[in-house]
Amino acid sequence: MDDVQVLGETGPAEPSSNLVQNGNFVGGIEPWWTSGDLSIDTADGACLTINAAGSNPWDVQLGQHNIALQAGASYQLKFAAKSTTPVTLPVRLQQNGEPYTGYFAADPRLNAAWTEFVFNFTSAYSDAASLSFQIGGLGTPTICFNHVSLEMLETGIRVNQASYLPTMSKVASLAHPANEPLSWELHNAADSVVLSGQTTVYGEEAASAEHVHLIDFSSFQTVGEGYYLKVGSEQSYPFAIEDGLYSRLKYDALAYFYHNRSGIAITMPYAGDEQWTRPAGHIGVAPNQGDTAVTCFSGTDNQGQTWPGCDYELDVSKGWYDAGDHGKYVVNSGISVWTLLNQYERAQQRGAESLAQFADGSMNIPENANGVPDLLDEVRWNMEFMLGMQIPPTAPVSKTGMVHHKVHDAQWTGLPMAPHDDPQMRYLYPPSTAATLNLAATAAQCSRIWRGIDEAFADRCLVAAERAWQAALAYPNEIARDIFAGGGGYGDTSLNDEWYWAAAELYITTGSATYREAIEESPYYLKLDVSGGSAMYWGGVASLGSLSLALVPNNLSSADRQTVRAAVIAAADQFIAAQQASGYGIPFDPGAEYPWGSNSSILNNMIVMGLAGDFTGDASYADAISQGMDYLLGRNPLNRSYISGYGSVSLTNPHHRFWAKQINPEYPGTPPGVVAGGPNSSIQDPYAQAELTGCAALKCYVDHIDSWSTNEVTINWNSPLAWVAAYLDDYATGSVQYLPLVTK
Ligand code: 9MR
Ligand code: 9MR
Repeated sequence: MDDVQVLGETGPAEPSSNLVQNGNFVGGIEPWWTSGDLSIDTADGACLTINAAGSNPWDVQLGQHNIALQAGASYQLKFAAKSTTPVTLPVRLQQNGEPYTGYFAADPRLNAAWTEFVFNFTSAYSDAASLSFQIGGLGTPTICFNHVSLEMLETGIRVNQASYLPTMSKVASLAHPANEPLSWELHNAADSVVLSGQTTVYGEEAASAEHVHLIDFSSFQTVGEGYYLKVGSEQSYPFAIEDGLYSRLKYDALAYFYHNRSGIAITMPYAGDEQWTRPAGHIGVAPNQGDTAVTCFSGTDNQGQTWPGCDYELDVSKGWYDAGDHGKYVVNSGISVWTLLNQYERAQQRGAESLAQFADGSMNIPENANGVPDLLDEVRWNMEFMLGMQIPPTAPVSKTGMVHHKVHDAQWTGLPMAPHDDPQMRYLYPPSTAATLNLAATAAQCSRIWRGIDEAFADRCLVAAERAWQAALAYPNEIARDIFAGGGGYGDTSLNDEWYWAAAELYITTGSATYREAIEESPYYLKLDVSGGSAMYWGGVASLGSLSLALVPNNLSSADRQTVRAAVIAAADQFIAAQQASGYGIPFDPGAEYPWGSNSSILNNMIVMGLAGDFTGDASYADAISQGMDYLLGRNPLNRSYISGYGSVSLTNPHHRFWAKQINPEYPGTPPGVVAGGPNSSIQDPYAQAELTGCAALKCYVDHIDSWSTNEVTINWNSPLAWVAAYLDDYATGSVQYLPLVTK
């Protein structure tokens, strides 16, 4: 069991499922502790020079507390060590306090060369254990440690690592080659068996290239923590059964937007923790070169075409940074704003009790005592940026009313980089018909929602929306393409869907015949296009129009509204059929290839399922959504939660320029409630290509900051997470409601 190998200069990167923190001793030893008389040097691992030997092994120690061990689970402990004089090193995993029950012990021999030690063991105990290297009584050598990791060994049992809702389906997947059903047991935290049964054999799961079984323990409804499943010697990560998960997640998911605000200092108490505070980014303070007076890009694009620039500057401050980068893109802003406002409009339809969850004072943001619902305050921060991207009527230019596609750095900045440290020139990139229609749609939505809350803002939004619509008619062929350095492309060549979405929102808000004609002429009229398996994404937005027409009272006839609702329900049923055909309960079937941001495709489909639940009053849609969340929270082939802070092994190292602790410990880690883009079969970034070549679709993911094509985080992925979490919270708290058809 003791396998030894000699390491070179650089050891392995820290595994993200490591139960030991800071196993590479980056930036000091915290949260490790020491005892005894020693000096510490962390230039290369942790080197401890013992000044006074002591007599017992535990008189001098390097240790770490709070290591969550699970009885019955198997682990691998690894570390590298060396000593200036040969010594025998007591390594102990034990109870933190009397009687120091031992959970694992080894006594390897150290010498002057770095050696890696690997130990496998099965824990007989569940405890928050202490790991300690006991170096007392060994004389006064210098002993060094590095690359310390403790990982639970591969288990084929994949569960929602956070919690299952008590009254909903509870299904786990098991990757196992057996062709016959296997026995499973559900254990509670006291290690007693509370339920047992037989798996059903699902068979080959194409997207993961695995042979899968299903474990259904839905009948067990007792609230508690620390449950786990066992099949033979394999054991799952622990999980809870409780109602509160989504009450927390809905606000954590919304907090993403505050954290990523541009143009305002992120401060306590709103930041949740000191580590996430930072000065305002891009308010025209050096070294920033934006965003209060930004002019148009001039120069040559990637294809050699020259752009003349423009003779005006716009104030495009505020807004949310798109993602791991500091670009702000109107097109991606569009779907993100729509999703959060749709969440609000759904609550409006459900009534006062639902609206209360987003009321003033409900969220931890600076505007939470201004008399306006906090969800709207958050969205307004970005809406104002979008309005700022519209070419004003007074500008001495053509294309007034058109909207710039994006504002971003002239060149990609490196990582890490806090927004206020960004030294790059920022430019407006050419206006596009797509961005203009995105503003028309969301500003129309804005106008009806702020009506009665802030008349001036509602008016401003309506004027902007109608100006945008007119400008798009005047310039229908301004196509955005991915040709500029320094920012995401968000290129889109087919705009029928944007036209339909904008017309639908304008029609709902104004009731005007112009927009009625536009939607009636559209190929998307009253339909939901789910070709490719997904309902919508930033470049495919027709469904947004139909979902608004189905949800929000408007002048369509009852029959037409029934038609569009039937389309929503049919699409939802298609996603549920995909879910039932999946070995991991995924309500999204893109075929063999999983797209960039696949987790958001799943979440967006669940919005459609949620609205189908509202229109039918049928709670089975919520149950299906709950199972879809199980996939994101750990019931997946990688056995990990894609949502930070939720689950034993969860998103830790997103591609984000500020949450960059993985590459520099002076930067913060990731706040809870952030969803990663997830499996992406095309693995476009070099890190993923090196790690994942040949991956099965559902395994094309790596939790590393360099993997921008699988592990980035963005506004358009966290917004459906917030929507879905709030939806499930309604059901978890028993608020099932049928939304009857209302006509104006
Ligand atoms: O960081 C960028 C990320 O936000 C984008 O999604 C991605 C794809 O457009 O490209 C960026 O990643 C760049 C990285 O930060 C720096 N090296 C070049 C990468 C690709 O352009
Ligand atoms: O989400 C976008 C995805 O659909 C595209 O395939 C990809 C490449 O163009 O870009 C993604 O968007 C990124 C944007 O270009 C820059 N900021 C980060 C976004 C998420 O990775």
